[in-house]
Amino acid sequence: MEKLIITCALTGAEVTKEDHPRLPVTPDEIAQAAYEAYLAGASIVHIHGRLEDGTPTQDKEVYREIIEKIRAKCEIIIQVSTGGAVGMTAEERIQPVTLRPEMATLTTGTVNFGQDVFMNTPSDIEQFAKTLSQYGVKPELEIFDVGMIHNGLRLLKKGLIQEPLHFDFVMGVPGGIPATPKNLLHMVESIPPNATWSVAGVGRAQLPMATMAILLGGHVRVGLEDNIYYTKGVLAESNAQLVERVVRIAKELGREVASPKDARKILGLLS
Ligand code: KMH
Ligand code: ZN
Repeated sequence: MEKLIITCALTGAEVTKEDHPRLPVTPDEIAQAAYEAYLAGASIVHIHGRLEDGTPTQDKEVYREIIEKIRAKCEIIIQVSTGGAVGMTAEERIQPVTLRPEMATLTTGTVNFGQDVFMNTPSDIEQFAKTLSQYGVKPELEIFDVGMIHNGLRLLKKGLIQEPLHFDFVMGVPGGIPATPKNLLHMVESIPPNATWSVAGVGRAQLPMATMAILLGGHVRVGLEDNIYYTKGVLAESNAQLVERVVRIAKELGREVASPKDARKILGLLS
């Protein structure tokens, strides 16, 4: 089986310091959390920008500072969010892609998101795909429900994204696909055989979905963006602690963990 790529989603746009006092928010905190996740075994960090007061931002200069600070510490693959926060405009959301990070997310459909709507119109999705391609940034297709896989495949047919595709199944968002083993299997069976995939289980689904992905030959995303708890009612100490647990489980199950160099090879990031 391919080595296991672990992505750490460090901050997100929804969790606050009130929810988790050690949530990394400033560029220095995010860079330090990325470094600790890298030392723990993550090969990709998924990042979101925040202003000083914790408000989500897609401001290019905030992302520039975060990226420079992470790059000064380690060679982890940096994946910027183009999802940002619910309610942001497409123009705001796309900004960090122009910094030419190695990867960026690309959500291929609209989904209810708790009481909100995470809006991704067909024309915005196509424009995002074009911009990623223009800046040489590999998309990670963020799949919140099954139809989004097929929207992604339509982008491929139109020549707006290139193979090999990489999917991330975000499972357990209220409004999106529930995080069940059966649903995960269905999603895995719905993507092309040469595509890679990871799963991001939300909340208490993080650990079981990660374990399933390790067994099935997929990859794993963990981190405070998706889940702030280590066990029921007990906050995780850090992003790194969530990565460390996945590394331990992978080792027990005989799956080797990918370095960033391995991950670049697996994802086709090396030209
Ligand atoms: N914050 C969510 C509305 C992404 O990063 O691309 C969207 C999100 C997905 O987090
Ligand atoms: Zn995100």
